[in-house]
Amino acid sequence: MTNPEEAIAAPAADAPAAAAKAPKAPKEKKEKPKKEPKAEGDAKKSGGGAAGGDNKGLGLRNSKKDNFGDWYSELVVASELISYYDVSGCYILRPWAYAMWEVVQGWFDQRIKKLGVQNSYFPLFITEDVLNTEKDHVEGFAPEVAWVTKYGNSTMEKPIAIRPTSETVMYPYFSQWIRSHRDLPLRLNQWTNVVRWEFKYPTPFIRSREFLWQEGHTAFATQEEAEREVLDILELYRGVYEDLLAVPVTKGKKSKKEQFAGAFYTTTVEAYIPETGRGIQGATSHCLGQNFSKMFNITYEDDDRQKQHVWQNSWGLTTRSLGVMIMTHADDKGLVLPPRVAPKQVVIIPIPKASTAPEAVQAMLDKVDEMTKALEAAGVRVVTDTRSNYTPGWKYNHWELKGLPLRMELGPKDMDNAAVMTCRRDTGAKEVVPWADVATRIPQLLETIQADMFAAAKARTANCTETCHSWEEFMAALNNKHMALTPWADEEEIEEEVKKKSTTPDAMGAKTLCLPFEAPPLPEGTKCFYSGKPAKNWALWGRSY
Ligand code: 87F
Repeated sequence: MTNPEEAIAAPAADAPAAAAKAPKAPKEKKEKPKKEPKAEGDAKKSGGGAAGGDNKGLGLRNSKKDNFGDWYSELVVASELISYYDVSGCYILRPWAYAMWEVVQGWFDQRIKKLGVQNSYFPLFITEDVLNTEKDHVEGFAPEVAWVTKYGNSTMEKPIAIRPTSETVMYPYFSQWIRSHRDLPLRLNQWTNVVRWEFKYPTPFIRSREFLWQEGHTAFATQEEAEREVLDILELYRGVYEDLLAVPVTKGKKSKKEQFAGAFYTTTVEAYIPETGRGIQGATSHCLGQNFSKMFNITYEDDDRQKQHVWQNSWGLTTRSLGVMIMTHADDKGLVLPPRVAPKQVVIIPIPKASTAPEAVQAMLDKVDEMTKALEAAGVRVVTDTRSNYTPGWKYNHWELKGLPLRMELGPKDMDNAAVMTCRRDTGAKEVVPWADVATRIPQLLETIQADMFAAAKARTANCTETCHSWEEFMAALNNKHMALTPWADEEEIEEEVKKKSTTPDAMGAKTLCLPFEAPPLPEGTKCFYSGKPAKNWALWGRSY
C-alpha cells in the first residue's frame, strides 16, 4: 500500500474548478516533492547506548542556516506537527499542532469576549450573487475563489463558492438585524476554516489553500468606537505574538497600496524571519469605515430618527501565527516551543541504570509520579516518559525534536541527593532543583524561558532593521537580508517603482510592511529616501512572504 505520507511526491492534478464567470486562473506551481524524514528512526538507532548516556548531534538532516526551506519542511513533519496531504497546498494539522492552535484560540477568545464580542457561525457556502454584492473588492481576489460545480454526477445549476472570507455572508444579516442604535454595537466573531486557491508556492502554516482562522466583524454607531476597537484588537494580536508565541512584531498601518481594498484603513502586526530576510504579515485589524454599510445597506435610526450608516471593522488571525513562531524559534535539533503555547511544558524522564535494584527503580518511578502531581497542581503541563523500550538518549532527542521547553532527569544520583536535573530546550542550560522546590522553581524557570526566548528574538529582529536615507543604503540593507526603515513621502506610485527596482534575479522586490506606529522622530525637512520629497512618515520595508 502506498504510504499516504509519500503521496506528496506526486502532487495532485487538482485543476481549479471551472466556475461560471470565474476568471482564468494563473498556472499552478507544482509543489516540490517532499520526502518523509526519518529523524526519529535514526535517532533511535544511534541514540541507543548506556542509560543516561548523552546522545549528541542527532537532529534534522537540514540546517536552519544553510537550507532554510528544506529544514522547515523536514521539521514540521519530523516533529509531528504536519502531515502532507494529496491535495496540493493542504496539510493535516496533527494533535501537536492543533493543541497549540487551541492555546492561541483560548487566549484570544477569552479576551475578545471580555471586550463584548460574541461567537457565532455562518455557512461555508456563498452563492455567486451574494459574493458579487461587493464586486469591487472581490475582483482582485476572484482567481483564488474555489467553486463547487458538481454534486454526485450532476452539474450544479449555479456554482457555489467556498468562503475565502465572510463579509458577503455576514453583512446581509447585519443589515436585517440592525435597526436602531439599541442594536449596536454588534460584535461577532467566528472560528472557521477558509479556502483560498493560492497559486504561490505553498508552505505549511504560512501559506495553505485551506487554513483556520478567526474572523471578527463588528458594527458601531460612531467612528470613534470603531477606531478604538481596531486598536484594541491590534493590541490583542500583538499579545498573541509577543506574550504567547514570544515573537516580536511591529504594529503599524498598511500603506494605501498594501491595505485591504475594501477598508478605510488597515492596521497590522508584522513579524520578520531573519534567516530568509523576509517580513511576514502576522494579523490585520481593518477599519472598514462606512464602505460596506453603504454597499449592504446597514443602517440604524439615530435619536432624531435619521438613518445613519454604521461604522464597521473586520479583523483576522490565522494558523500562520504558528508557522511564524516555529520559524522564529526552532533550531537544528527541532522545535523550540515557548512555554505558554507548548502543549506539554515539561518532560520527566527517569534514568535507572541496568544495575539499579528493582525497589530503587520503583522508588524512582514513585518520585516521578509525585513530582508530576505536584507540577500539575501548580498548573504545569507535564508528560512523563517512563517507556522502557527507549534509551534516555533517544528520549532526549525525541522531546527536543518536539520542542518541550524543559526536561527533568531523575537518575540514581539525583535520588541520593533528593534533587532533579533540569535542562532548558532554548539554551541547553542545566540546573539542579531540590525536590522540595520543584513546584515553585519549575514554573519560574518556564517563565524565564518564555521571557528569554522573546528577548532573544527581539534582539535578532532589532539587529536586522536598518535606518536608510538613500537608495544605496536601502538596497544594501535588503541584500543583507535586513528590513529597511526609511523616511517616506507616502506615494503609491513610488511604492510600485521601488518594488520593481528592488527586484533582482535572485530576489523579489520589496514592499512596505507597514508605517510603524512607534518610530523615531521625523524632523522638519527630512527627505524621502527615494524621491527626495518631504517625508510624511517612516515606512518599514522588506521582502516578504
Ligand atoms: C480571497 C478571495 C476572495 C482576502 C480573499 O483580512 C476575497 C478575499 O476579501 C478577501 N482574500 N480578502 C480580504 C479579507 C479581509 C478581511 N476579512 C475578515 C480580513 C480579516 C478577516
